[in-house]
Amino acid sequence: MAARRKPATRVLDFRSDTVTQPTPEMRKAMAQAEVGDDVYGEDPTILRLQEKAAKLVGMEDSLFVPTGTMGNQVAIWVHSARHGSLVCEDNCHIALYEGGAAALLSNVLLRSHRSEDGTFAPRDVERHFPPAHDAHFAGVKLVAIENTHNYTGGRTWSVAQTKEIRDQAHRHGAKFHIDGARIFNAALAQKTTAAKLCAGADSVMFCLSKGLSAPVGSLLCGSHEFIAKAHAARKTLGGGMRQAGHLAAAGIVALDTMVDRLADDHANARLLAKGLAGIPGISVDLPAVETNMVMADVSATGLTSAQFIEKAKSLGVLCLNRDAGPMVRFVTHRNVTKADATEAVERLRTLVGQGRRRMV
Ligand code: TLP
Repeated sequence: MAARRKPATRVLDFRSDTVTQPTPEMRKAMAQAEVGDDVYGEDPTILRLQEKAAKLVGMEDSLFVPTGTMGNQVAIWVHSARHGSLVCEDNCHIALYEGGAAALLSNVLLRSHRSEDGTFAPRDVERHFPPAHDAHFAGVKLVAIENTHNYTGGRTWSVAQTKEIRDQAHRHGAKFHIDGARIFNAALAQKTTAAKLCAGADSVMFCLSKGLSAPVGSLLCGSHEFIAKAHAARKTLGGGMRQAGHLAAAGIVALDTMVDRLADDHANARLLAKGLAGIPGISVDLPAVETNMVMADVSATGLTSAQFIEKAKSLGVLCLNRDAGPMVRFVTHRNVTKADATEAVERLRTLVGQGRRRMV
């Protein structure tokens, strides 16, 4: 009799929602897309995507960009005119994860406020707005918020909180940008619409390539005047993509079919969070699980976050740490199911010496 083969362990990838694969409908739309040269504004599929995207966030116009990072950086470039300062949260993507691009490309000084949940109130940043006409200071050109806030585990800003900061920025003559890479997750959690969360902002960037499952692309949205400048800045930064309608076609399918299903990701994140919190040595702040991310503190397992991640990997569970601290991030998305969330908890239970498998 042939020896029974051990079934291969399916890898459960919770590193990020960026790992999502395009749907069959996206692949078909990409193959069939009608395209043109977008640097001349002649790609009909991109034009259709841009129109749809702008409407969804309540803006006049939008621009298809290759990445969320480029969307943010084009916004900073245009709003700052490449000098002055930018007020933001200390661990926001712009400050932490964009390779220092705001300083490198736009020469702006970042003035930030450290916050536990990624949000801040006017009083927290008021000191960053210097007196007008005083040459000592770099005047604030832009205030940026991130909704949902990645580093803190997908925490959200409400419409009211957003409005307060937007009004503060405008009062001081600064522009207001929203890094809304996951703005539809935020809208769902806040039981509102993306358009309401973005009301009155001077620009918003959102990503197609995260929970919405498109392979590539983000949209930078704003007024006609802002987008005309952004179009030029995108070209300067090397983001003029020619026949990228093939990519935009997947983005259209993403906006048409993938927004409402983000609710499944949120439910799976809650399930995963509860399961992880039940493992000795792992703690999760459950009320902080608002969207599709779970931040787990693994310090009481006796492992560093890097050691925990390596061991989890050997069990076929992929996750990430955000720095050398004790927090490990799990992100739910379309390619990990409810059953996968339960399975991941079972596997990780063995990691701390409990349950059905032992670590070697
Ligand atoms: N976030 C990625 C990593 O870069 C950390 C992730 O896995 O979460 N804004 C926010 C809030 C983001 O989370 C990201 C990507 C971006 C901007 C940048 O988007 P891309 O990766 O398209 O440049």
